[in-house]
Amino acid sequence: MQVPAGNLLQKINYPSDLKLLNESELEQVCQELRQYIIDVVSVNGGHFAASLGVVELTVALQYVLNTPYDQLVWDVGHQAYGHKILTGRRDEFHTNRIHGGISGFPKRSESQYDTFGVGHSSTSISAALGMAVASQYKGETDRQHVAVIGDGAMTAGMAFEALNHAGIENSNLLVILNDNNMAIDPNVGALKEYLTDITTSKPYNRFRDDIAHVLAKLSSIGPDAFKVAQKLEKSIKGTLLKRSNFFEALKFRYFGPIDGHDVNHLVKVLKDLRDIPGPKLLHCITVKGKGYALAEKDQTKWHAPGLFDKITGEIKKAKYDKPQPPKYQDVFGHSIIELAEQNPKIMGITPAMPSGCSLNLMMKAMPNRAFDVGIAEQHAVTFSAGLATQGLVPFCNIYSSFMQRAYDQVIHDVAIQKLNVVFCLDRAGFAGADGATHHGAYDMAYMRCIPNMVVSAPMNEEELRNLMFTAQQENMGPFVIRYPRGNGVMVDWQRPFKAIPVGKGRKVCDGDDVAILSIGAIGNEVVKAIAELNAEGYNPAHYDLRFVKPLDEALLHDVFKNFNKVITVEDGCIEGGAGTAVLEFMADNGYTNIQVKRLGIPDKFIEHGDQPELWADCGFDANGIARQVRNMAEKRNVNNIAS
Ligand SMILES: Cc1ncc(C[n+]2csc(CCOP(=O)(O)OP(=O)(O)O)c2C)c(N)n1
Repeated sequence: MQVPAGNLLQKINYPSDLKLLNESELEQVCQELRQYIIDVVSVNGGHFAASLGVVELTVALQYVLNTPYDQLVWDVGHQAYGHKILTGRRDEFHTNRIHGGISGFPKRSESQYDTFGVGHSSTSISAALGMAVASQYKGETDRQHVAVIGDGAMTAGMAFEALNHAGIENSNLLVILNDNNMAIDPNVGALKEYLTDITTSKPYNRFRDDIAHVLAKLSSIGPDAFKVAQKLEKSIKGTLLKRSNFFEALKFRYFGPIDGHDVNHLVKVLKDLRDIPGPKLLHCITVKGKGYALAEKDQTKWHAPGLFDKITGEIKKAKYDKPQPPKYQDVFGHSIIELAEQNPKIMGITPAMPSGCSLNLMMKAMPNRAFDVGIAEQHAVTFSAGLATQGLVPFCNIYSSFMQRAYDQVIHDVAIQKLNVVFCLDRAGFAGADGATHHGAYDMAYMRCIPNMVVSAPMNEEELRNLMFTAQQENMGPFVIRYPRGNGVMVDWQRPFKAIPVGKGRKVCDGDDVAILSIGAIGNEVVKAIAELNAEGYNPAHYDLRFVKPLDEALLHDVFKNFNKVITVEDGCIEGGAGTAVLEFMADNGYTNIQVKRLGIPDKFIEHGDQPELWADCGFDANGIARQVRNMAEKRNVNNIAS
């Protein structure tokens, strides 16, 4: 649904229109931009609080920089709605994250103002540094390169790696640290505490605003004056802060902290920084959810609240007469507590997604046994490995697509040492509106090729619980359990735990002519397809593989001896996935003359949309599966079945 923009915002199609305004009008632009984000996101959904927090920063940056020539990189990109609206996408913004609409994240193919595709965090400094070094190499000395990174994203190893490198490249890079003290949940770690200390250092703060201005003025006089000023600046900062500055130790020039909601002051500072060469960091203090009181108060809830009534703040939830199946993440969250109560060795680990994966329940119930380690997937895996060396059983919960970050740690630190780490991969399969960067498409392929690894996927809540129970038993070694975003299928899910033999699948229903082998929760689409097909006289059999590794060889022998038409169904990439594992089994065991069709995610990046829309696009929703069965099967006469 399109909503009208305010008087000034209406006229801003591109940053060039914004630059025509007086500085005195910028506050109104900010107000209108904030209101527009509230108006559209309330009826359309999406990330909310983060974009509200950077409205002033967005306007000031576009006012001062000469984008797209100057390169502006947003970290993660969930906060870039204002950027999208000011850079040619105001009237399309109501299609944000909707199937076929614009992406919820900056994307190079969408706009020349989106300098770098994002979605995963902590890439902005590396990318902007690459751009800055390229400009330097090409002699484009007037070009600005700016990375805007949150204090949450700054906790990742990759951000530190980039700072470490940038400090020795004398290129034109400005890092803006958008410090709101929050990730999705409250930010964690020693860096956060350090930032709070600087922010509250009174003697330093009295002086800080003038530093950039004086330096900029002196640098315009000449290099000698600039050098003298630099020395002076360093010693004053050191004295006033009473400690060395972390960023300055990495050879960045540190400015701030400044109020990230004072647009006119931001404009002044950004203009000054434009004239100061080398790597610089501007520390901005902002409030996540700024301008929408409820969001300011409960920032985690309003990170991505779904649809809401913008006047009352009521978040719209579908209402049902009957109890509904739980979210898989909540089954994980409750079950790990139950298991941990029985097994004192169990620990919980999440890299910055406690409410996203529901480990927040355990963090509350057992604070000494559950850890949010920051946006640090690699560390989360190796930290888990360390715990496992001491006989503990860590459940390391990482979204499937974020786990890609920690692949070497999985192999080198866990699998080679056969450590008992349980990897719970949430958001496996299509993540939905977040799109290509977030889909958990590859985990089965990238995990099943690792020796010592068990790779499993539950078809429902009970299987998820039982796989968790199985995985925490003695000497299980590395054990992957992948499950999707969203709700399961069982209302009555909290059943007693039962061990599942590793590598054992199950027959869901008997049939003839065609066998369907599914893995994981997408098997429920097979169930729906079969209900439809049975009524038409088709009678396929259905098997739930449960394990991609080790495969249930007895089950597969049984299938290939009895069926010569087989369909595999998975919500993961076809290349290298579960269907491929089945083909390898066939080839290795000399099964020939069997027709196999693999359904799954094809060899291309799938954009955003609801899960069912994307399943349908890829041909493995219930309709697609039924279509495939009809293509392959012989139809039996419905009357014969009835008689
Ligand atoms: C590699 C990776 N891990 C986890 C996430 C999920 N995630 C999205 S935004 C976010 C918090 C970012 O915090 P911050 O950078 O401070 O930005 P803010 O939302 O506070 O503006 C997290 C953890 C991600 N996008 N990428």
